[in-house]
Amino acid sequence: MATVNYEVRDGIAILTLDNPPVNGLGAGVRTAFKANYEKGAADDAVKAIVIAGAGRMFCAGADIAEFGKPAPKGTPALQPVLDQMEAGAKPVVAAIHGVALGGGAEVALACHFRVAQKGSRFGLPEVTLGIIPGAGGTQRLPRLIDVKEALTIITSGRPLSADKAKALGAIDEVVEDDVLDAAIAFARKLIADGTKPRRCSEQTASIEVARKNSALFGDFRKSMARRNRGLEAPFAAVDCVEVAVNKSFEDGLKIERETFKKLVASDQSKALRYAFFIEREATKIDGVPKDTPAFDVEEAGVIGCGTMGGGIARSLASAGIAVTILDTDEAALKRGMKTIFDNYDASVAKGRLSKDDMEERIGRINGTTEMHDLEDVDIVIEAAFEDMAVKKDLFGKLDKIVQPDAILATNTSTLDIDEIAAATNRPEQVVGTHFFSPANVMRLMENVRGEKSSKKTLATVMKLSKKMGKVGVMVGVCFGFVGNRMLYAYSRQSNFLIEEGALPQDVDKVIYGFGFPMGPFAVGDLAGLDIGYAIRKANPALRPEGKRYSPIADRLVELGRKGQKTNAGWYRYEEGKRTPLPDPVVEQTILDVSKELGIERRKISEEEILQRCLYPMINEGANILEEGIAQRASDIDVIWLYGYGFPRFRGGPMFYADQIGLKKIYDVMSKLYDTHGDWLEPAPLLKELAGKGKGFADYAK
Ligand code: HSC
Repeated sequence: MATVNYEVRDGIAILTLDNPPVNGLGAGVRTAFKANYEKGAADDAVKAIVIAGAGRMFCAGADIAEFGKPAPKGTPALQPVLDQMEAGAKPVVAAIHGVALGGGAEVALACHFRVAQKGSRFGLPEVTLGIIPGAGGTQRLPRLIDVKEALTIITSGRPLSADKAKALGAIDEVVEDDVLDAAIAFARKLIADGTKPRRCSEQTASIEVARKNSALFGDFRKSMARRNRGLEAPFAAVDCVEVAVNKSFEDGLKIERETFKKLVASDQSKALRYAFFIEREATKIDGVPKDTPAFDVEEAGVIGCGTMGGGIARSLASAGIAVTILDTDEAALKRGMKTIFDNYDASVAKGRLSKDDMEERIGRINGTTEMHDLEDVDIVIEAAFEDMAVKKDLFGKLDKIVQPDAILATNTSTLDIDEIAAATNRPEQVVGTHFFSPANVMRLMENVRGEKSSKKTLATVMKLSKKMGKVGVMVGVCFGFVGNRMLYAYSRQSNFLIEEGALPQDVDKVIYGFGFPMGPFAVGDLAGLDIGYAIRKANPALRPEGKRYSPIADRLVELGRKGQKTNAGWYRYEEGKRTPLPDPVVEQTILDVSKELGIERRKISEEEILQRCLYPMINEGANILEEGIAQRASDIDVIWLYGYGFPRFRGGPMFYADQIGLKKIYDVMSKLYDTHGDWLEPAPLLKELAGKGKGFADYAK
């Protein structure tokens, strides 16, 4: 049961938050916290109080699932409970282990002193949920530490290590040993020394410094603008910190509370909270119970030392896994290994990785041209050439060489996993692990379950995703799986739009404005137009007979325009720069194609661009859902958030569709279908749900 345990040890009351799994500050905890704090405060035998957390951590903050729902009658809000504790006469010490996040960090800030275990983390991640700290965090932290550092912590949402927090002054002591014992010892010393409570709300040094720096907030807002494009909460947080600097603590708390309430009711916060939960929901796979035995991957083989293979190898090595990377072509192996090392050097030069860490990781990666060197690995991840005959041959050979318990995984983005599995005698140990480029950066792993993949295989690759710090989503077999299948629907329409009257920059502007990091044409140039070209040539499914097909992209490639790498694609690029510049050559190619196809170009509105790009993608999502390729609509959203840069504050395509209402999506799709035909036929599931007034979230197969 959610509670706070109370115990007195030799004049020190210990309040232990006890609400597994993360000691969330739900209604029950707040009620017990208040009661037990008051008990300790009223007991003359108690001279100091320690606040600790049971289990794995101190506290991960408010119970996010409670947001947007009325609190049970009579339960106290967190902020007044913390104000009461801070104002109290007896010193209170926080004993932090694991994490103190959000409301958990605010509990710690309302304590008078903070002791933390080495390795624990302290932070205010509220902005990642579309809200701001609502229990005094925006007012206490800037009074405790340098205001600019406080702004960075609050607006980035990134937790700090205990050591870093101590260096900034947010933590008083970091200990290697048991943190509760250390906090009790700390409290004893306070009692012995007669040290009075040190309240954050009464500190003035840092805000006085900030008051003298008239450019501080303006400069900070400018510096964060690009990174936080489209987001409300980080800017609201800056406003609250500015209030902390310029107004009284009480006024600040009031403004913080009002801001929190406004934000928690916003569409952005709803979408971001949804995004938090669906990532965890995606780990629950039909037919694969949580207790399914899965093995821990310690050694992996990677086949193919190109961009993808190299990125996968780096991700594995970063997770502490020994990697043998195979490329049968000696020169390709050398080139690939050099790229891996160069990329590591670049990470060190940018300060993203220490030299020691780099050396440790490099030490885990071995290159080979001999398949026999893969004999003992736990998993092989194949990232070779995208050709069924090549893959079947490879899997047949691997099956004979690699130890019998090992999993054979393929990074294919288009091919049928079941056909690849059939080339082996262990189809139950064959699975898809579809990474996204650059694989060492992008967090999505679209794991593909074959018809015969065993539960253990599926559980193991999901466990591996987690170990690699990736977000694994399990999907079924179909052409393009979930992400790319929807992507084709999206890029197809963006190509038709430019045939009909828009230009690449018009489409990209709308998509960027919606919140994607780039529009489809700029992405194409980044990825390389020759890649899509090769996929289209190799896959008749992408240009079926009798269906509309835009030849513009192919024409550009045939003109030698392969994207950024040739300084020319959908845009032109100045040497060494990445800014896309509209190019008259491209415009002429587009106009020529429109003319050849007999299309009379027209003015296309921004609304039409957005709907034409997004609604067909959502429509394809409906088909994917009905076919059971994705287990739930929210899995599709996870894929788009982590693999394709769909703006997180919009929740993902399926959530976005539910917010708009499926009836509207269906009506627009029907109209588009009437006008443009073929590719735009409304999905039966979309029609059905729209007719019933339901959303994708209501759909369960
Ligand atoms: C907040 O604190 C607002 C405050 O400012 C207070 C505001 C007061 C209001 C004032 C009004 C005026 N809530 O991630 P895992 C679940 S906002 C509910 O797999 P790990 C999670 O869904 C909060 N549930 O574990 C999962 O459930 P499942 C700010 C939460 O070890 C299970 O716990 N805090 C939850 O990989 C295990 O989670 C944050 O944003 C929560 N707060 O990672 C921290 N946290 O098993 C969010 C977790 O049913 N949490 N759950 O799927 C995390 O970052 C990670 O969970 C940890 C643990 C790093 C804590």
